[in-house]
Amino acid sequence: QNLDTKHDDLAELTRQRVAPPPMYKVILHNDDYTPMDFVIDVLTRFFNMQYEKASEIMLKVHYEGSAVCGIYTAEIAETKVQQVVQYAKEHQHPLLCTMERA
Ligand code: NFA
Repeated sequence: QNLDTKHDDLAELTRQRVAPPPMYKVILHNDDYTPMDFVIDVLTRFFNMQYEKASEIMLKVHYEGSAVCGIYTAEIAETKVQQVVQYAKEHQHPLLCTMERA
């Protein structure tokens, strides 16, 4: 099939469709001071995890240095990061949370 026809097909398939939004990984980082129970609390509270999944992710952070807690659109990811950092500060723990393009 010739290139112009292929272009027309692509243009038609693309017509009036919206690109999916950029997605961001929210990442929790290990430190030597934040209690394990507090990290599990954070994961259940802000990432809607059950206790078992939260424990698994907490241990992954502890042993591997970091782990992805969830993947969200920019605005949601920014809010998660802010909530975690603020909650950790309120409890005087150094727990670090960041985001990066998925
Ligand atoms: N490394 C911390 C401890 O031994 C636990 C921890 C896990 C901290 C995950 C931060 C993130 N108390």
